[in-house]
Parts: sequence; C-alpha cells; structure tokens
Amino acid sequence: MTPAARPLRLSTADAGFEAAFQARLHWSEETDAGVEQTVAGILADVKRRGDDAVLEYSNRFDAVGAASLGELELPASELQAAFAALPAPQRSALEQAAARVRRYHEAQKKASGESWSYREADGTLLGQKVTPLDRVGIYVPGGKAAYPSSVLMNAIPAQVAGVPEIIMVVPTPRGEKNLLVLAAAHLAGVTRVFRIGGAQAVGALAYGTATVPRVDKITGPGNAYVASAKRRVFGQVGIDMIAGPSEILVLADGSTPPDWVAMDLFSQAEHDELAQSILLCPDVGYIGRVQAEIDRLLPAMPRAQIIAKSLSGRGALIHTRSMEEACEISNRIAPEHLEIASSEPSRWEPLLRHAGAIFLGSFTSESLGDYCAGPNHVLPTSGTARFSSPLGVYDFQKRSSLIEVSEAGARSLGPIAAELAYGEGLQAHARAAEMRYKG
Ligand code: HSO
Ligand code: ZN
Repeated sequence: MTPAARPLRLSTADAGFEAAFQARLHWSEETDAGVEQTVAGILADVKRRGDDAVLEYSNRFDAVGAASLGELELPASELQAAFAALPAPQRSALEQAAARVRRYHEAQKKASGESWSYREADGTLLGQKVTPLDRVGIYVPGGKAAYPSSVLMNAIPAQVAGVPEIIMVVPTPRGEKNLLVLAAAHLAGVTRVFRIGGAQAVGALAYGTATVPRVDKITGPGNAYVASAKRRVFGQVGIDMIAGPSEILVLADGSTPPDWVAMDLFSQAEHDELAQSILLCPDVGYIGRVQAEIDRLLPAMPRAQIIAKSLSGRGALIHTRSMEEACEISNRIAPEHLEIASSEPSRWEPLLRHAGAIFLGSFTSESLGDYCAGPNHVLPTSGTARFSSPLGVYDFQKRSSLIEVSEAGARSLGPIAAELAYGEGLQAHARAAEMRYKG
C-alpha cells in the first residue's frame, strides 16, 4: 500500500499563514554530539597515524579487507575499463552530459574567471591574477546516494579552472564498486581515485598521508560524518558548502500541465525524506488539480514511500493572492531550485532574487538541470542562496592582487601612504614609501 502524499495546504490570506509557513520551512541539521565526538577522534587519529589509521577505519567501517592503503587506489586502467564497459546508450548520455557541463563552465570561466588589469596615466599597473588551486579532493558518497552526475558536476569545473590534480575518494562498502561513478571519473578527468570514505577520507585529504596526497580544497556531498569532518578541517583546507536536503519550489500561473508539475515536485522529493517540494500558485483550482495528479501518479513511483514522507512531512501547496506575492514568498524561501512554470517566465524572473538555479518556462524541468543542461547541480540549500552561489569554476580558483608602481606613481602615492602611516604610528611603513621619492 502506497501511503498518501499530502503536502500542507496553506493560503496567504489565512490568519495562521505566517506561523504555519515558518514551521514548515524550519529545518535544522541536528548536530549529534555522538557524531561530533567520533569524527573528532577519527580526524586526530588520521593526523597522527596517517595511512595506518585510514586503513584500519576503512577495514572496520567498509569491510574492504585491504592490507595496505595503496591497495585501495584504483588504477587509471580500471576507470577506463569501467567507462568502456558501459552499455552504449549510457556511455553516450554520460558523454553528452559531460560535454554540455564542460561547455557551460568554459563560458563561465571566460565571463568571470580571467585575470584583468589596468594601467594608470603615470604607468602604474593594477590588476588581479587568477590561478587554479594546485590539488583538490572530491568526496563521492557510496551506496544509494552515489550519483555519477555529481562526479561530473564537481570534477569538470575543477578541470576547466585548470586544477592539475583532482583526487577523488569514494567508499566501497564490502568492496562493491559503482561502475558508473568510476566511468564518470574517467570522463571528467579525475587524476587519482581512492576507495575510502567517511571522516577518515576527509582527514586523509586534509592532512595528507604517505599514500593520499594532501589537497587544498575538498568538495562534494556526504553523510553527517562527512559533513562534520569537512566543517572541522575547514581552515586547514577550503571546503565547498555543507549541503542540506534537496529543495524545489514551483511558481505556477496555471499554464503548465498539472501532471508535469506533480512529477517535478516528486523529482526532488524522491532524493530524501527530508527533501522539500513547494508549490506557489494564485489559482486554487489548479492547486487542487496538482494534488489530484500527485494522488494519481504516486503509486507507480518506485520511491513512493520516500516521496510520500517528504511531501507529507515537508511539502506545501501554497495559495497566494497573486503571482507577485508568490515571487515575494519565493524570495523569502531562497530555494535551491526554482521553477517558473508559467507562459510568461520573463515577466516573473526579474522579481526573483534568491535561488540556486532558476528554471524558466513549462518545458524546463528541474531534472534537466540535474543532469545535462550544463549549469552545475551543486547548489546552495536551506536558504543559503541569499548569500551563496552554485559550485563553479570560481570555486577552484583563487585571486592575487597585482600592483606595479612606476617611479612617477611612487611620487604621487608615497605622500598619501606616508601621511596615513604616521597617523597610525607606523614609521617603517612611512619611510618605505618616502625613500622612494625623497631618498
Ligand atoms: N537534485 C540534486 C542533484 C541530483 N539529482 C543528482 C539527480 N542526481 C541536488 O541538486
Ligand atoms: Zn535531483
């Protein structure tokens, strides 16, 4: 028996709307004291004992039965073989997705990832030099959340940025390898792959061991242990973000077939019982039709149980007074994915300020963005789109300021610097500037 999927029905005109809306949005990742303590212990151990510790934890938690950490590295030939062994349609889909994701990120690099400078009249040059990170680590979860598409979304921007070494870690519980993940690693240009996971893999990447090289930044999703480990090593290395459950918000004016919208709501709900799917619409009749499609379509879904839990526990169908009000509410939510299911998406898009990715028009299903449209599917969740952006080429680059002062520039800038330096009581600063024009 499929349980019913009943998202909360709300109307902005109701007196209790605000409280009910807030309660539905609220999500806090429990920081479990037990997890925190375990992770702290594992990281300290990996830092102290390196390879031996990582090997022990991998044998204990993943039952990989390895005698040395070196055994857990997958040779490039095995990645290549995994790719070659894919059924032709799957190989072709993966190749086309990778090519489109690469092209998008190349355009992104051109638009915002290049060095720049300008020269002033007296010859002084000012600018910014953009360089890739030397080495990055990509965490890929094992088990049910192992997404080959996420391998592409993490590795391709790193490669396009020009990162010379991309180290991937992926746990293989009881030695079970996910061939599609390995094939994606081959296609995306991953340099080395280790079959390790959990906090011990994050520690190995952050501190380096005899076998696993130390990286400069770690990206990629993971369970509570991985998230906690990433938080703890942040500062020693860069990290991308701590992703919460997936979210989709559909803004509908009633012009998109309601079964399309129902399936779009399912598409994020099927990721996770804690995923959040929300519909905002000024037409109450249409909301009823979407609910009817939810009821009709759900029983045939293989992940019906997860979808039902997600929609009933965290979903909402919200009746608004207008599309304008729907846009305002969407801005307050700042969803990871925002679909404008409308016949006039360009009318509403300018009103929308906070979202990880915006999908315009009835034909743009969010799932195309997950796999092959081109933009990255690693997006800010839990309202963090208010201040952060999709994973991109810029996450694998850093910037250095460039300053080249001419002799004339030293004469014009020197007195300004000296004046301010004396004001701060810093003689050496002042003299260093003065010596260059006064002697
Ligand atoms: N929607 C997920 C990404 C994904 N979907 C991977 C399918 N595979 C988070 O944006
Ligand atoms: Zn998805």
